[in-house]
Amino acid sequence: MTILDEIHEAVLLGDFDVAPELTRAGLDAGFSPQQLIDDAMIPAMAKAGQHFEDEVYFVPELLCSGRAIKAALAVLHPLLKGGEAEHVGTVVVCTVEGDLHDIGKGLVAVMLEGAGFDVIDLGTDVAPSTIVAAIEEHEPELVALSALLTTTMLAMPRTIDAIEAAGIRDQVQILVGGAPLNESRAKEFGADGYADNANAAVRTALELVR
Ligand code: B1M
Repeated sequence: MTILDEIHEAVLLGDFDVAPELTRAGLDAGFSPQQLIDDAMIPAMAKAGQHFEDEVYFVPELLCSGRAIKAALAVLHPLLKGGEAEHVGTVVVCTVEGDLHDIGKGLVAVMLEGAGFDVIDLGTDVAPSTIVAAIEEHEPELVALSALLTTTMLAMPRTIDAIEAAGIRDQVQILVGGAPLNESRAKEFGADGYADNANAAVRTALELVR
């Protein structure tokens, strides 16, 4: 079994004590943070999701896998944040109303920070009115919204409507992402940009603010 297989297994089995240790071992073995994320951690979460659909896993198992990937990602966070990147702007990040999934959002947030953004992370299940208030308070160039459920992604157009109703739509660029989204849904929702993974989110965010 390779170290990538071992990390995959630890995340899939929700072994949150072992997953960070194996992640450190993976780095020591010369794998980059991105390789550990893309080739071990994300496929393990996808498999946990498949097990959930197949009724092999239930919510407690998903929670343990979620805890394991978060513990593993915490080892990588300082590396993903990088050094002193040039300041490129401020971004308000959150998972939209009704949605508790925060792993992908957290990854996007840490990578935006690494690219030079000041990140205001509002957390999960964030109401449109809270996002409007955060824009008024922090005056970000960018708002980054994540949704993982086909039901909760509908909070995105509601959020964009609320930003418009507050008269501040022209002050911010809006980037959306998350598993149920795609380019055409993002357009339909009124977003300025869409990204299907954290790397693409950084690329698109930089394009939007420049
Ligand atoms: Co949930 N869940 N879950 N879950 N869960 C999914 C999303 C699901 C696909 C599982 C399945 O059925 N196969 C399914 C959604 C079905 C649908 O709507 N079509 C589902 C369901 C049904 C549910 C519940 C309703 C289950 C229940 O209670 N009956 C419930 C809902 C709770 C709620 O939010 N109100 C629920 C709960 C949970 C847990 C709490 C147990 C746990 C979350 C723990 C946590 O986040 N702290 C959980 C988990 C772990 C998952 C899966 C297995 C993994 C999600 C994940 O973290 N992936 C997921 C199945 C799956 O994704 N295959 C599933 C790893 C992460 C790095 O990827 O979040 O996709 P992801 O982020 C990616 C991209 O999407 C993108 O970049 C990231 C990195 O590349 N991205 C962005 C994300 N946000 C972005 C924003 C951007 C740009 C890119 O710009 C702003």
